[in-house]
Amino acid sequence: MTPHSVNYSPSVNDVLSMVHTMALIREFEEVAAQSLFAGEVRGSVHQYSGQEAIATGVCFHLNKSDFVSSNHRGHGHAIAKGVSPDKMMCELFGKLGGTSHGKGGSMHIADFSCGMLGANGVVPDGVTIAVGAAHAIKMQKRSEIVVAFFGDGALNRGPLFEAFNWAVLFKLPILFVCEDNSYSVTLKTQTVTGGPDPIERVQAFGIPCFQTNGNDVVQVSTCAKELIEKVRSGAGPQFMRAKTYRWYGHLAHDKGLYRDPIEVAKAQKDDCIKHASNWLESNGVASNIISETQQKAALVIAQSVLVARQSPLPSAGSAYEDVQDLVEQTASDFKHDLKLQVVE
Ligand SMILES: Cc1ncc(C[n+]2csc(CCOP(=O)(O)OP(=O)(O)O)c2C)c(N)n1
Repeated sequence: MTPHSVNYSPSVNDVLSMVHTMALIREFEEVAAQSLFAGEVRGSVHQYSGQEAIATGVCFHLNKSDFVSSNHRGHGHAIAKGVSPDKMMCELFGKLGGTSHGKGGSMHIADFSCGMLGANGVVPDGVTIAVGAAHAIKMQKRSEIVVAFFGDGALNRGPLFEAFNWAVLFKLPILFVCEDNSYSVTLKTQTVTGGPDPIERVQAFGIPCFQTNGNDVVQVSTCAKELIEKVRSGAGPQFMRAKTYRWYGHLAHDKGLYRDPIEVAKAQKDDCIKHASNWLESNGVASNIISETQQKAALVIAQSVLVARQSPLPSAGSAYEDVQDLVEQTASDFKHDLKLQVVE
């Protein structure tokens, strides 16, 4: 289903701005992978390349005070929500200037100052956190909304259904965005999914479901605009499935040999930045303006690498700073509560 009462379509300036965001994300992912191979970044890097239109088209309609949560493939969501590429690159490099002072890394980028609740390596725990945030907003009678980004692989995980149930029950201000790139690590998601179409599982909760072309930022942003307005107006949770394709392996070190190269090449031709450039040209924008926009984005990312290289490492003594130090306290409180229960 696509939204019916669409009376919005993005302007030329909107799409140009979205090209800039998509180019920032694409360049960030290229540079992040190169830096990983060069040994400057440790750990893993899950590139969002090919899927840029989804984070960009959705976040374009969010306010700074709104929230997003993300999964392991989270760089694009963070950039689209306004997290500084300098801080993100520092985080990947494990440097003090990072969003978590270099202690989180690629899969744990969070920046509450611009509503980025965090990337999350556990499938689909970013979604349950997003539902918690939406519940807090509702209890506090605030006006923000939450968007939870996750992959099609998450549709086979139980906690997602608990999240859907809770969101419906309390009519929470949340938009669920499923980025359907057809793969869960090395598997075609379809081959490990029972039933005709997992979207029926979502519909079973009574959540309105909408589908869009995740490689076309004009379509994504048009659909997102409508769904975000619904959520903002108190209509309760909405669900968007955006069909797309991840260009590279599951993570940068994965060569993706389980995929047919013809399938990959075909998908890469269906490039979201190309789509948007074609749209702009057919709406009168000169090609040099579009390429200048992309070059400006590349400069921002090149600069972020210089910043990351210059940023100091966190000191060894800071290892226990910013760590939740209440764990022990909470555990002993819990034991105390148990004792009381037993006595009673
Ligand atoms: C609870 C849990 N089980 C397994 C994994 C290993 N794992 C990492 S990503 C992934 C699949 C992700 O597929 P999808 O959600 O479609 O996202 P994509 O990688 O395609 O963007 C799995 C199974 C995990 N991170 N968490």
